[in-house]
Amino acid sequence: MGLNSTPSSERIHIAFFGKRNAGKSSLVNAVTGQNISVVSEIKGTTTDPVYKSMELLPAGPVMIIDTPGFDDSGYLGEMRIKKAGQVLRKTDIAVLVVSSEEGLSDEDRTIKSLLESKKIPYITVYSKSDLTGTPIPELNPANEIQVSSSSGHNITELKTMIAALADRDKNERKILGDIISPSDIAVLVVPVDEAAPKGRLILPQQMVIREILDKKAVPVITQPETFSQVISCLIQKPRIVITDSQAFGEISARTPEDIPLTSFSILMANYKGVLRQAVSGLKAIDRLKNGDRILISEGCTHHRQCGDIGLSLIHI
Ligand SMILES: Nc1nc2c(ncn2[C@@H]2O[C@H](COP(=O)(O)OP(=O)(O)OP(=O)(O)O)[C@@H](O)[C@H]2O)c(=O)[nH]1
Ligand SMILES: [Mg+2]
Repeated sequence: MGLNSTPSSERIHIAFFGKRNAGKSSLVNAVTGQNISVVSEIKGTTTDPVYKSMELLPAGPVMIIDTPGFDDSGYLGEMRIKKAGQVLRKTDIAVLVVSSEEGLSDEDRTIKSLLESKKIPYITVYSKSDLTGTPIPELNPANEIQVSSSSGHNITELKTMIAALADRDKNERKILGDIISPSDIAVLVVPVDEAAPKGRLILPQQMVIREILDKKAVPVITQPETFSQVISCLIQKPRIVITDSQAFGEISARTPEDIPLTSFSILMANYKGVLRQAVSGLKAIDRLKNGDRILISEGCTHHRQCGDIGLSLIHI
């Protein structure tokens, strides 16, 4: 990854869904201006999601995803639908591609209600406008548009619509939310131990520092050993202390009662929208009885180390 590149998880994910042959891949190629997806008149051409990162101003870095058609049948069809479903889980903004010739189908309506129930903002694109004589009447200019990937009709307008939605989505997604105001001090506890990656900070730490600076507030960064020294030196009371989870107990004991304390993991869980679920999981611990079986799983790709959260839990 280059110094200036944005990690994939931080790019706004824009996925193109639709029935087979709706024109998804042609549209992805038209929007990205590149031939990244295979196009053919054979239904079911795209069998695996295709990813392409690009800049979409004013939103910035985004990830464009082409998906297999979701109206497929048979074993391979089920696999394709499953893959489209997996993409849906990481989709921030959806583009529902519907052929202008065929119009909205029951499958398209199912996808629409799924997107609405998951609160994923979406645009309905009627493709292949060059094949129909008259434009579709009464389209909602906010989230519906008719385009042609072949002639380029309305492709720039579609990009503008997607970028506007993506920009709105980006501005709504903040790791610190409204916790920090200008001139506030936030004390960040960042242990540099064997678990820390060499020569850099991990993503939640980078995101928090950047957001504090964006807010014109002041990040004060320390390791656990120097935490008390930092707290006693500060004339202005910190607005918040944010610690690495592994030092939580130690830092909690040394943080004055009137200063709120949280961890990078808690902020990240909130940012990813899973905090409520995690808290309800925690409450289940109170209901555990002797002999209950507990599954502990850590979804991380790094190799196991002593002191990993999963391993610490096993020792409880
Ligand atoms: N005339 C015309 N044909 C188009 C347009 N967009 C796509 N097509 C044609 O429609 C067919 C299907 O296009 P694809 O882009 O492969 O459709 P898809 O939705 O990706 O299909 P699957 O990968 O099979 O799910 C191809 O023959 C394209 O050439 C368009 O804007 N105008
Ligand atoms: Mg395709």
